[in-house]
Amino acid sequence: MNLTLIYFNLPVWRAEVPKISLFIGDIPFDNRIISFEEFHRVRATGRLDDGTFIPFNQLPCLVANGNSIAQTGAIARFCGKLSGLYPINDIFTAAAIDQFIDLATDITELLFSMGRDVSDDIKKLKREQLIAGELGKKLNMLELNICSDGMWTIANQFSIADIAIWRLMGWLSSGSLEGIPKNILKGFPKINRVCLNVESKEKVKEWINLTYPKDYVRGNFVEN
Ligand SMILES: N[C@@H](CCC(=O)N[C@@H](CS)C(=O)NCC(=O)O)C(=O)O
Repeated sequence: MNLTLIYFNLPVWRAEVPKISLFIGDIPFDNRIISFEEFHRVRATGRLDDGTFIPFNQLPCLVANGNSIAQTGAIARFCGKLSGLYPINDIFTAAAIDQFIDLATDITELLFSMGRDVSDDIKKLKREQLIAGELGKKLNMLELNICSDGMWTIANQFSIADIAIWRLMGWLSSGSLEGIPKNILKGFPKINRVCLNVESKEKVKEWINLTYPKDYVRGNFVEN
């Protein structure tokens, strides 16, 4: 299959889930990076400069055999099915995984609920309030719903949910988001367990070495 994954030069979970899934599955794809300038044009026109169609004028976008597919969840599932990290014939496990992908979207939207164009001071203030309120609640819910036994989010099955949680939590605890402390994951042993287990996978290490800037802070996970 001919696959192109289009995103910015940033290891954000929305794009890392499909990219790492394909990489783990040894499925070749074109890792297409676009600039913010080109993205401004995408938002206005729904097309890359070369004419590639971008549904909903949003990224990430996957082009599979000429079909443009948008929406993080749809792309994650598509690539997960190709790589064996999302079930094709098990609707219960599929739904269990979906819950976590959708929760990752909820958390991401929460972090920008004050708008993207507000000042850093306002972001900082709003996010501090979020930690005491909705964000804190969502992290507690995530912790509560991760499987108690085994290595992964869903029992003993490594899936796209684990990659999503690892990368989202890495970003959240990186210290790069105004108002969110690096130790935000302290006291969440199951979240930390999943993240540390994902990061210890050889293919994930290989991907990080290949594509992440050397000084990129991937997150602050603790063994607790
Ligand atoms: N619902 C979309 C949202 C994706 C999204 O917000 N992407 C950002 C870039 S990270 C974007 O394209 N923003 C521009 C816009 O929404 O107009 C998804 O789940 O993929």
